[in-house]
Formats: sequence, C-alpha cells, structure tokens
Amino acid sequence: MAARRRIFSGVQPTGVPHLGNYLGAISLWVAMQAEYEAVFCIADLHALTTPDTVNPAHLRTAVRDTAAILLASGVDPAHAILFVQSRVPAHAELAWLLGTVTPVGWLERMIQFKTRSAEGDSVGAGLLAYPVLQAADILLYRTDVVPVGEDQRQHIELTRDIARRFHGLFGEVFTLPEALYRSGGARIMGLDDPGTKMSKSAGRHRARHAIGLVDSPDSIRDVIMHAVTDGGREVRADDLSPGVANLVTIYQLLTSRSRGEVLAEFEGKGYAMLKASVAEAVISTLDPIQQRYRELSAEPEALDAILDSGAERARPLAGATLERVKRAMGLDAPPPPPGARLSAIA
Ligand code: ATP
Ligand code: LTN
Repeated sequence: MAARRRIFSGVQPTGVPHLGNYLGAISLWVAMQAEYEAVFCIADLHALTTPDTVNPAHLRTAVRDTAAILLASGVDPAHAILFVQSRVPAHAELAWLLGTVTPVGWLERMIQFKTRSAEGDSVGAGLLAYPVLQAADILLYRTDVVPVGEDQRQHIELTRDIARRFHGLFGEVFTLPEALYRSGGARIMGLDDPGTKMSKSAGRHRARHAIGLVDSPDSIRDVIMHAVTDGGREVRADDLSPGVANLVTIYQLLTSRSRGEVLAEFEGKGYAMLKASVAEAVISTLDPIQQRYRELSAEPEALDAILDSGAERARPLAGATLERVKRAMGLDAPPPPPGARLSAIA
C-alpha cells in the first residue's frame, strides 16, 4: 500500500483564533486529518515577531488556549500530531541553515513583511526571517500539502523556491509542498471593513472586526448585525458588494451549501434577514466547540500531556530531515580516524 501523503500546517498563538482561521484553515485540517498523515504546529516562535502580543505570561496562556481551541474544533490527537514549535528544536536549527541560502531580496518582497514593517517603529530581524522559519516548519516534515488561508500563498511559494535553491546547491533533500485553500472561503474579510482580511492582530485594535471562536452569542449577534455592507437594503445576487458577499460566503461555508442555493434563498430579502441567519449559523456551529473548549481548559494537565506527546512524535520526524540536510551541507561530524581512541585526546 502506498504511504499516505502528509499535510502540515500551523497557527500562531497570537490570540484567540477567529472565524476566518476556522473557516479558512482549521476546519480544513479537521476534514483532512483522517485521510492524510497530519502534523499541526502552534507556531510560538513566529508569534515572537508580533511585539504587541509578546509577554511571557500571555504567550504561555495563548499557547494552551490555542491548543484547546484546535482540539475543541476537532483536531484529533489519535489522527494528527499536534505540537508546539519551540519544543522541537530542529525548527530553529533548520531555519538558520535555510537562511544561509535565502536571498534577502526574496524576503523583502513578502507582503506580510512589507505591511508589518511599515506599521512598527523598529523591525526585528526575526520579522524578515519569518518566512524562512515557516519554510523550515514545512520542509522538516517532508510535507506534500499545506492547508492554509489565501494570505499564506506567497509564503508557500517562497518555501518551494528556498527548497529548489537548496537542491541546486546541495542536492535533493526536500519534498516540494503544494498549498491547498478552502475553495471560496480562503479569505474571510473583516466585518468592520470588507476590504481587509479578518485577522487576530487587527481584532485587537478594532471593535466589531472579527468573531472570536469563544465569543458569546450576544457578542456574535452584535458584531454580525453591525457588519458593514453598503447603501442598499436587499440582497441582489447579480450585484453583491464585498460586505454582503463576505456574509454570503460565511453562511455558505457554515451550512455546507452552494453559493447558488444561498443566493436563491436570500434574493430580494433584506440585509437584516441575511445577517440574522448568518449570526444563528455561527452561533450553532460554535456552540459545541465552545462547550468542548471549556472542558479542555479545565484540564490543563491533560492539554499539556497531549502537547508533550505531540512533540515526542514530531522530534524524530524532524530530526531525520535535519540530519539529511546537515549531511548534504557538510555539517556531519567526520568519522574518527581509524584506531583513534578517546584516551589519546585526554
Ligand atoms: P495574525 O493577525 O496574528 O497574523 P491571523 O489571524 O492572520 O493572525 P494566523 O495564525 O496567522 O492568523 O493564521 C492561521 C491560519 O488561518 C493560516 O492558515 C491563515 O492563512 C488562516 N487565516 C488567517 N486569517 C484568515 C482569514 N481572514 N480568512 C481565511 N483564512 C485565514
Ligand atoms: N505563518 C502562518 C502560520 C504558520 C504556518 C506554518 C502555516 C507557521 N508555520 C507552516 C503553514 C505552514 C500564518 O498563518 N500566519
């Protein structure tokens, strides 16, 4: 029997995951984990590049909360390896090695780097190197498929470019990964501004921007009923503004129906009715996730045990690739000369 293909993906513990993370990425991971060999990572080293969230106590809490949300959303340790990035040192080590073959110009072209470096006063080298660490994450596990939101497209392409460049210099070691996006939902937009993607960082500064996966039903209704649409009042399938299209997308994904079906249901109906239906669909999808999240959060030792076991399982996989890379680059320790004895050194 052919070996199962492998998926790898990650989420940063930069805050409570939101509906965009769930629809664009997490729900896809859950759907794929039985068919593929699945490895999922809580990217805490990446989170260190977001200075406004860096605080040791917060980071510790955010890592556990993110783990609890992923498990509550259906990530199943019986199928998938779930671990914390910094607990598998091969990630940082491979990132260094790959950094030595990555032109700075490639990194300066990354949209995320350009946007985020324009926001901050001083830019850490880690922000520039962020995609190299992400490439290391993916390449360490000989990943075939990376299920992510659309915003990650450039980073996955860069991962392939780095792997190809490494192969040109040192020979074939890596598997070239493919990105996989949720069709029609890989980019959920902010509810306060359908021109920007829903993001954890933006949600910290903007009211009614995002729906956190553990928000209360009242808060979910409030955010959705106030979602920015346009000057019109009724849904017109042939003329959807970005705000209305975003609500339709959310509803479509939550109810597993086609766009055509959803548009037919709401054609000519008022925006308030569409919003009320979206709010109820969000609340009923999140209700079981929130219940499970509360149960998991009440048992931090059990969560830690799952993460410990995930790191134990990830380490040998990552270690095997790292060894091959080091050998290819000439970093393997030379064998001792024949007849050499340790005592001769002492
Ligand atoms: P931050 O704002 O802190 O960068 P984020 O909201 O972009 O966080 P990540 O942890 O960077 O979230 O992303 C986790 C996964 O969720 C990634 O696969 C990413 O592509 C996906 N994702 C993030 N935002 C959206 C969105 N608005 N729509 C669809 N997928 C998304
Ligand atoms: N940068 C990603 C999170 C992430 C990731 C990964 C995604 C870190 N390592 C490896 C896919 C594969 C983000 O979503 N912002």
